Amino acid sequence: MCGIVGIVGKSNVNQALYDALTVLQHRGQDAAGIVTSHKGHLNMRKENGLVRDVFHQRHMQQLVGKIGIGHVRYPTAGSSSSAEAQPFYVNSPYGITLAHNGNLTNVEQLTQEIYAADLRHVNTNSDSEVLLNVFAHELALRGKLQPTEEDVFAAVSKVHERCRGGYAVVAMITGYGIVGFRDPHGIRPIVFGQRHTDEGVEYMIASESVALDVLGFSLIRDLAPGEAVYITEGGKLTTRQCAKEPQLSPCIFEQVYLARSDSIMDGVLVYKARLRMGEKLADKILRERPDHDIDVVIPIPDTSRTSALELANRLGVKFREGFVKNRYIGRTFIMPGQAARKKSVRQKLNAIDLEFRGKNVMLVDDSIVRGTTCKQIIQMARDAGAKKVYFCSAAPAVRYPNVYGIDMPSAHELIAHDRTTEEVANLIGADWLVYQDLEDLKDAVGGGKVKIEHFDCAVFDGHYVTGDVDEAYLQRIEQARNDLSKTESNSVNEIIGLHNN
Ligand code: PIN
Repeated sequence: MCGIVGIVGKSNVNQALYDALTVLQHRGQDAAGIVTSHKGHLNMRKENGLVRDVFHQRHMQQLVGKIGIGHVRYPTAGSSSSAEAQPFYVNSPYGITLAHNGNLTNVEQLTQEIYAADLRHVNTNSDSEVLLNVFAHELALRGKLQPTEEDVFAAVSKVHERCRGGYAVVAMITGYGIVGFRDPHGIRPIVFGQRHTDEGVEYMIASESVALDVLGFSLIRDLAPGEAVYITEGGKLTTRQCAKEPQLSPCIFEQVYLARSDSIMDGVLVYKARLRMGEKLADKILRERPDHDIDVVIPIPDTSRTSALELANRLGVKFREGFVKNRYIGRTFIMPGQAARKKSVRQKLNAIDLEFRGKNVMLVDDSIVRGTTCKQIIQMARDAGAKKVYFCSAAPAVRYPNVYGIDMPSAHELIAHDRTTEEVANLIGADWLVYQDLEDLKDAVGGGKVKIEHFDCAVFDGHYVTGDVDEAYLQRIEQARNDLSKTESNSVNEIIGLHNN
């Protein structure tokens, strides 16, 4: 998962891009990058690290230009090198830079095609560089010295024909404009908006509406699946449907915990969807155990708070803050002779014993992925004196890998893979475990004022909406992951505990 932004402004956009990336920081803490264009010259800064650490005064001073794009990267398998920080650049045609959120599922085939048929060289293992080269190749084939919006949209249509998977993209065509586009299933999110200044209208494209909000842009709308928006340097905005059979199937996990709750995604306020997740969970609890003996509902900070609050309301049980999270986890220094150690949950969360002692507590989290964290948290609740520890997950059991750009473990690392709810409850040490039903989750997200019929729910039901993901593909990515974890056993992010899962 990553965050992307593009701005066509009326004055320098460096500060606005920086601010937008800071707002999108929850979508990726591994690397950050900005490229701006000024009089046909590109200025770029990208490096591993948080936005605040990557950009210093001297970099910002160089990032002049009224148009630019930016990216924050989430640590995904194989992407830890700074050479793979985005945006990526290709010099022909025009000089194109691109930032991408998602994952292509036919990257092997595309890499071969790009080399053998398109005569292009890709220098990293990143599918974003592949995507950039496909787009650049298709735009070059139009053979224009000055590309028109028709050329840009035609190139996007070709990208849709050739690329499979989930992708939300911003690309800057030096000297001409910025294009944003979304895969034909609309798996990954992307929105655009505008703000009025004394010099005229400025446009922003971003992963989440919250980036627009904070910078004073108003949301125009989400890009539809398969749609592209092109904004010229002069500020002319055009949209076009570029896919043959688009069908909206957004990733439902964005609503569970990837997105910020104050974002509006595909017309749905994430906060509202999370409240409804809590309601549905409460109804399930009441169905399964009308005579439950829950004394108190306690969220595991931060994401689950919204669902937990509404769950408690609906049950008519007290809602209490039982855990305090340290927002400033430091680095773990590896001393000579010491092995790398993972930061334990204990260093990130502390329990307030008062809320646990002698009580039957219902802990709420957004999801259970590996089960390692929740197991430790359940133990903490017991250590704090809880009589019984129940646990519920605002999402259904995560049983299958994600192939559309969320860094999730492979199947055998998922605690619920091939296991029943009771087996998972035993493994994590819960007296009772309640998962959200998938139909309820879909209804919580897509059953409000704005209706959404289809979702990418692959991590819950194993159905991959792009239709090209088979057992052989899943085995290949599992193998690649295993090979990688052997060579990267000391990944910095594992040590400092930046992984959420
Ligand atoms: C919560 C993110 N959320 C917490 C991610 C942990 C599963 N984990 C998924 C729960 S927040 S595990 O965004 O940091 O607030 O029990 O499966 O290891």
